[in-house]
Parts: sequence; C-alpha cells; structure tokens
Amino acid sequence: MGGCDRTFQAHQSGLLQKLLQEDPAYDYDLIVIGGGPGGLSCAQEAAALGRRVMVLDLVVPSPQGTSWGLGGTCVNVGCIPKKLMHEAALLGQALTDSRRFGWECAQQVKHNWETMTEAIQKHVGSLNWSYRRALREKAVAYVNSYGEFVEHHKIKATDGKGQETYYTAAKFVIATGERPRYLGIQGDKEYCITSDDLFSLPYCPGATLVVGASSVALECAGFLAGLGLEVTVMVRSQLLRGFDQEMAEKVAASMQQLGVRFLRKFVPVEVQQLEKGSPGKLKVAAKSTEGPEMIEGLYNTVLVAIGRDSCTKKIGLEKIGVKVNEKTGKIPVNDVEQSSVPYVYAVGDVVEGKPELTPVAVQAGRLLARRLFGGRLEKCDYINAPTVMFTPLEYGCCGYAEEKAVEVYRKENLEGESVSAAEHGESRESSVSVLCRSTGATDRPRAQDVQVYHTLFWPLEWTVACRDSNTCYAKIICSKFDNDRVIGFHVLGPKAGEITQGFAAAMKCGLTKQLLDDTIGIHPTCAQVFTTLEITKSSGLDITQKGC
Ligand code: NA7
Repeated sequence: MGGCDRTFQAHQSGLLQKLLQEDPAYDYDLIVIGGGPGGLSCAQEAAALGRRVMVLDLVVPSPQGTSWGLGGTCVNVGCIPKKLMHEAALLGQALTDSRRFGWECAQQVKHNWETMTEAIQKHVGSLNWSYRRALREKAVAYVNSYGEFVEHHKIKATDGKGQETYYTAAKFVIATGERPRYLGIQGDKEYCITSDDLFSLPYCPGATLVVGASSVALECAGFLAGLGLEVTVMVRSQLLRGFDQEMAEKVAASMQQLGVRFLRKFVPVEVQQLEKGSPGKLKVAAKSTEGPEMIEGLYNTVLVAIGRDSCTKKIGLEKIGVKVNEKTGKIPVNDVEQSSVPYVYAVGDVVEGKPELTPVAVQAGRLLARRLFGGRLEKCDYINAPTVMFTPLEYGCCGYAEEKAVEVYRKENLEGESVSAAEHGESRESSVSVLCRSTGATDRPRAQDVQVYHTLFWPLEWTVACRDSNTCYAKIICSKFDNDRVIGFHVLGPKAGEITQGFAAAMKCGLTKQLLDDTIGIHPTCAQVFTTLEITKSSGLDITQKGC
C-alpha cells in the first residue's frame, strides 16, 4: 500500500542499512584490535561507511626494548624499512658497477649505518604520523592501549601506564599480527636481536650470524652483506620452506657470490656474551642436526629469524570462546573471515592458512568492512597472491612451486577427481576445468602433467658491468591439461617484484603459454624473457649464457 520511493532512497544512500544495523546497546559498531595494514584498512573503510569505529593498538616492546608507532609490522619493522635497507645495499652494488660505466669514484667507499637508519626511521615516523592523521580524518577513535576480551562484546583496554578502560562493540576484528619467535636457548633473549630491533639499531651490527632460512632471514642477511658486513646464515634444514626449492637454492647461490656464508644443518644451542659494546662480541655454540658435531663461532650480532608467533595468546579469546589453533596460535576463519564466534572476525597474519602478506591483509580488511557495513558481497581472493623476496638478487613468484605443481597435478590424475581449490592454490573454476580434462586420464602418475619452461638470462645492464651471466633465471610451470595455462611463475633477477606484479595480473586473467608467446616483448628488458621461453626442462637442453 502506498509509495516506497523514500525507502528506496534511504536504501541507496545507505541510511536504511544504518538504521537497521546500528546497535545503540554498544559503544561502537566495530572495534579493531591491532593497527597494522589489515586492521587499519578495515577500520577506515567501516568509518567511511558511516560506522562508529575504534582501533586499539599498543606495541609491546621487544626483549631488547625496541618499540614503534602506529602501522604494524609492515611499516615499522617489516616491508618498508626492509626494502629501504635492500635499496641501500643495491646502491652499493651500483657504485661498483658504475666504474665500468666510466664513473671515476674512489675505490674505497664507506657506508654509514647511522645515517641510513636515521633516514629510514624518519620516513617510518612520517608514515606513523600519516596513519594517525588518516584515522582522525575518518573519525576513527584511535586508542593507544592493549585490548583484551573480558566478556562477550566487551573489551578491556590497558594503556602504557596501566590505566584500564572498558569498551563494548557489536563486532570485533582481530588484526594483531605476529611477533618474532626466540630460540629458547641460553642467552637468546638477553643477547640476540630480531627483525623487531634491526631496522632501528643505533649502531652497525658488524659481523652477523642470522639464524633461520626463511624470507626474513635471507632478506636481512642479503642487505647486511650488501652493506659490506660479514654475514653467516645458519640453516636448520632447507632454505625457504614452501617455496620452489630450485629457486631457493639459486637465491642462496647468488648470496654466496656476494660473500654470505651458509652453515647448513646446524642449530644454535647457546649464546654467550664475551664483550659488551655496540656491537659487542658473542660466542655461539651450535650443534649439527645430523650427528654429534658441535661448532663455535664469534660474531658481533646474532639475528634470530626463525619464524613469528601469532599475537593471540593474551587477548582473552578463550573468555569468549574464539577457537585458536593450539599449535600455531592462528585463528581459523571461514570464507568471510568469521571466527568460531559469529561477531568476531580476523584478518592479516593471525588468520590460519592464508598468505602472510600486507596487500592480502589490506584487501581482506577492506572487503570485510564492505560486507559488514556496506551491503556488499565480494570476498577476498587469497589465491595466487604474488610475492617477492628482496634478497640481493630479487626473487618474485606467483602460483605453484615446481614440486608442488607436480605433486598436485599427479594427485589429480591418480584420484581422477579434483582436489580442493585451496589445496590447488588456484581458482575453483580452473580446478573444475582440470577435473574435466583429467577424467579418463591414465591412473598412473605422469611426469609430463606439467610442463616447465626455463632459461638463464643476462640483463643488459650486467654485460658492461661484467656481472655473472648465469645467475638470473626465469621459469614458468604450465598445466598440460588446461591449455598450457601458467600455474607457476618464478623470476630471479633485478626488479623481480616489478616484473612479477604484471604477470600476476595476467595469471588472474588465465595466462597461457600461447598468450605469452603471442605477447610482444619490450626490448631490452629482463621481463621480455618470458615472451620467448622455448626450452623445456624435460628437453635437457643447455641454457647457460655466454658471459664477459
Ligand atoms: P617462517 O617462514 O615461519 O620460517 C622460519 C624459518 O626459521 C625456517 O627457515 C625454519 O627452518 C627456521 N627455524 C625455525 N625454528 C628454528 C630453530 N629452532 N633453529 C633454527 N632455525 C629454525 O618465518 P619468517 O618469519 O621468516 O616468515 C614469515 C612471514 O613473515 C613471511 O611469509 C613474510 O611474509 C614475512 P625449518 O625449515 O622449519 O627447518
């Protein structure tokens, strides 16, 4: 009966949803715990949709006493300072190369750690400030306190002075991230540093032992060596677990060329301080993982980079019944980032089984806010998130590692049915097409289910500089059942991150080998190598390049 124009109008302007959803019983519509990229993107989007939002963020100082401002790991002790230190190291390499191009700079150049750190910290500080300003402009309440659930819909916020305040909200987002793990051996928390401390270290670390073999370990080891320091990496088992192992070994080989020493199959058992100082002198005892052998080494600094623990233990999740994986501390969520408690969501590195990458957290946070408060339905697509390792020679990748591709596609053939899209690392749509094509396929594993094209390449800039012609490497993995669709992309070379980003977009559009062949390359670039890949790994043809 009657007109409904005004109701439609209210719906279009968002007023209707607001009226329907706003719950005056709570102080806020949304409280976000954790002010990293995921939490901030979610909070800002929710506020832009007219909701009452609060962000709680308090950095607990590292055992060495390091602390920082708003923005989370990425901005303060992760991606941003890491890439800037990587750049500092690359500039050193450029100085060496420049002499071949006619620059007559002194042979002896020195790097000043303090100048670099000060400049980088200044930039980080400006980012902290811009985040605070953005929250203020969007009317998000920012509270510099530690959040802990005390009962359903209610949180206790404790500030740096121990002052407690209580807030309630209709919905909560946990975006508390992770902090570096320690070894649990004598002397580790006392004398070792982690990535939480490195980027603002007020003195040059000197001869450094990096413990661990994942991205954080190799990236830090890489730029420290590039800055001219003596660097040793202690590897417990394999390099870059979960990544393509051929690429991982090539990354390590390129680091070795730069002077990084790898101590394989050893773990530290004790760290002793021999001398105090900035830096001091430490003695590290380590034992073999394969036998009784023990070794000792002297270093100025020990950087522990053995993984990170989710910050989910001390935020009262057990009080409201949010399920947490006991072993990893991660929060299992469904495909709309909802935890086991319906009004509690999680985004970013605390989420179980998702890539630990800043842009992934940002996307998940933004889309979550739109679904919760904007009437939208889009979910975060976690599949084929590209990434790069800022090791001295950058390694970019998207999609499958070669060994994983072989394993998954063989399994496909053996079972004659599709494995889950998540396990596949690709879209549901494409896994269906694999299923169709594999129906009736042989029930024995076939080595040729995937085709790998590869080549070494020599960047033009490296020729005059006389750098190694057999270090940079390009590889794609294609699914033979699916029109030679590119399911894995790997590049080791300068600017690999920039290269990978573009190809990741192409992979999202269903890039095939034929499409790559049909693409005109840009000459002379490194990326063009992907438009002329001809040699398959199975052919066994020589791919070495003629050098200087
Ligand atoms: P990861 O990816 O969890 O890797 C941890 C690394 O540390 C890995 O190489 C482990 O070797 C090694 N590890 C673990 N425990 C020990 C002990 N006790 N002794 C020696 N070595 C050990 O951690 P990251 O923090 O580097 O990366 C996490 C994310 O942060 C990453 O995805 C980036 O996006 C940023 P293992 O292979 O287990 O033998």
